[in-house]
Amino acid sequence: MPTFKGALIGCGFFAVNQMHGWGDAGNVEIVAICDRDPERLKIVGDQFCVARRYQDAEAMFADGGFDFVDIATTVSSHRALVELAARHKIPMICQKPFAPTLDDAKAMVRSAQDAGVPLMIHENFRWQTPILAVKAALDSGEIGEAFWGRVSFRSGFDVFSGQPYLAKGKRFIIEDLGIHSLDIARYLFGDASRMTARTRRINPAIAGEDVATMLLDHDNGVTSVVDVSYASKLPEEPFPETFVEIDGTEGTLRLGKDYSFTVHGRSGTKVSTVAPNLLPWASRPWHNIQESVALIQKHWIERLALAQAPDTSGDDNLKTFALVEAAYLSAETGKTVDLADLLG
Ligand code: NAD
Ligand code: 89V
Repeated sequence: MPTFKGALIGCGFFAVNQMHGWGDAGNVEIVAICDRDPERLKIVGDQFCVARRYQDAEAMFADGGFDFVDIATTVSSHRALVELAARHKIPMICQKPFAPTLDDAKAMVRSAQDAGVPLMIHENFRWQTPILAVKAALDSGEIGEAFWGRVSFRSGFDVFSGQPYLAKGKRFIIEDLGIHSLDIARYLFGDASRMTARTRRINPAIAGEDVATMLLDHDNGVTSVVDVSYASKLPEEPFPETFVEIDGTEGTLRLGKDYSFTVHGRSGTKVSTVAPNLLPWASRPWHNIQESVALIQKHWIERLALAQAPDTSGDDNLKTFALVEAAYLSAETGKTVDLADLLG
């Protein structure tokens, strides 16, 4: 495979993982970085020995010299930066959440399509080793046809110390974390047509909701529950583990604490551990997420080399993002939301 030159915009809290992931890819060189904060630019530039540094993304694109751009800024800047990359016809990865609104996200997909360049949303949770194990077991047919599922993330972890902006937004857990869980539900059970949701804010020190319970009707008849909480004080903190339960016509599958995995199906009961690898640059408890960053970035490069769309393309991620919008709408109105009304 050829070597791909990349540029990174946004050198904050999470981008460090992305820089390590690019280092692991082997055939990627990050040749330029950009952050409007000079301090972050220096920290990341020095750590990863990147000489070309910009405080202005327009200036970086004007100088060019890279094959793709990795947008790792927070959501409010995503649309402008995606449209900037599209104007320069540069393939792009954009961090989740896709955009502030579904209309913005649709416009971003259109701009990449019109420019004829791929757009991938960095939706990495489906690339976690335990989630890949669940998907493989489900696809093997061991538990027959799934008819019910649950994707659950309940924690009391202090996410605000590393990401203080999460405490300030009107929207919190569905937009930031539930978006991953909803994408996992789509990955496992297929697209959903209806959403019913309820939210709560338990932590009085934050602006948005920190608990959400969502009920999804999937097109293939599966009913799933996606529940997320940052207000759950458990005896053992599971952050950032996602638990999964699936009932099928021939058995059941359970992904639980410490990556314990039980598949009870056609050939009996198999108990295993599907723990992520602790990469040399990773640290617990984030290693599960960190490994998935390296895996999604590898996927991006493989698809770029083949000129094929990535699995979590902008077009695909519109359906995950629509579930986020539907959940907020349902929680606000108390009604079930039809996804067709949002996606058109
Ligand atoms: P952060 O605030 O720590 O970093 C964002 C950086 O972008 C800041 O340094 C800021 O100065 C810079 N920036 C913002 N707008 C810019 C612009 N227009 N031009 C240049 N620089 C700009 O945020 P973070 O916690 O690193 O989160 C970044 C994104 O990553 C968010 O969208 C967040 O949801 C996402 N995230 C994803 C995961 C995951 O597992 N996929 C985990 C954590 C965060
Ligand atoms: O994955 C994320 O988007 C992070 C966290 C796990 C803290 O919610 O923001």
